[in-house]
Amino acid sequence: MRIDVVSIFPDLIADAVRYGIVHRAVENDLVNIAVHNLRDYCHDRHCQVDDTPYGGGPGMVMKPEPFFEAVRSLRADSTDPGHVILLSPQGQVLNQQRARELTQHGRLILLCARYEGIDERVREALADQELSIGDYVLSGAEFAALVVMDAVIRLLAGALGNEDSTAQESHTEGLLEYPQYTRPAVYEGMAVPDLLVRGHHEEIRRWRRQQALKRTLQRRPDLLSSAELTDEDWEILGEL
Ligand code: 9D3
Repeated sequence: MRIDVVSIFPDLIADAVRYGIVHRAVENDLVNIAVHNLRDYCHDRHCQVDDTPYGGGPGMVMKPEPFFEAVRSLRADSTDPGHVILLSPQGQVLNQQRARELTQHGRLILLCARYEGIDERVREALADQELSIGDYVLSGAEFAALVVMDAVIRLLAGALGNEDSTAQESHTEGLLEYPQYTRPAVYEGMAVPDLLVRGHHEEIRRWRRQQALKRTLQRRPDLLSSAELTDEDWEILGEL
């Protein structure tokens, strides 16, 4: 996959992708990330990327031309026109299903806005999709773009370098995690559950499933409706 990011803070994006799984995916050529400075696509002498809003009111609005120019220019160097995503608080909210869908594109073009907003024509005529990362206010779209990239890139085949944990993940997808422990068996009077220390595999498997279901029921009951539940799960939920 190729990901182009357009932002007025390109270094923020470029620095953040140099860590962990995302970095490894880049090194292994699973993803090619290219970051572009929006200011390279302005065409006035002052390189203005924002302007006062028509109709008045507070704040500045990001101008349309630099975004259109940037996408036009990026499209010239590949046959894949890419799927253009505008990161915006007004977008569909990112979730695991949407992240999975995004892995199907050969190329993503992420547009980051700052300031109060962006000229509506970018949204209408340039973006194929508008994505938010949740209901809280950020100062700009860069961190949202990084969140989208992280969620998508880790899904790209092999990016984890650990097929076992991907398989495990699909099994528990949609549920919260069960409690985990490592040594020491007792730390400052707090003991690891006996059953885990004893190591009876079938007992442990059922306990973990029960814990995951219990936790999800208590903390995020909304997740249960979309989780894939087995007959055993329903039996466990009945006991809870
Ligand atoms: C006066 C500003 N706003 C009213 C509350 C609108 C606004 C515009 C732009 C608020 C924040 C931003 C900057 N945020 C993003 O660009 C953004 C975002 C977010 O703030 N929350 C969750 N997801 C996203 S994706 C992009």
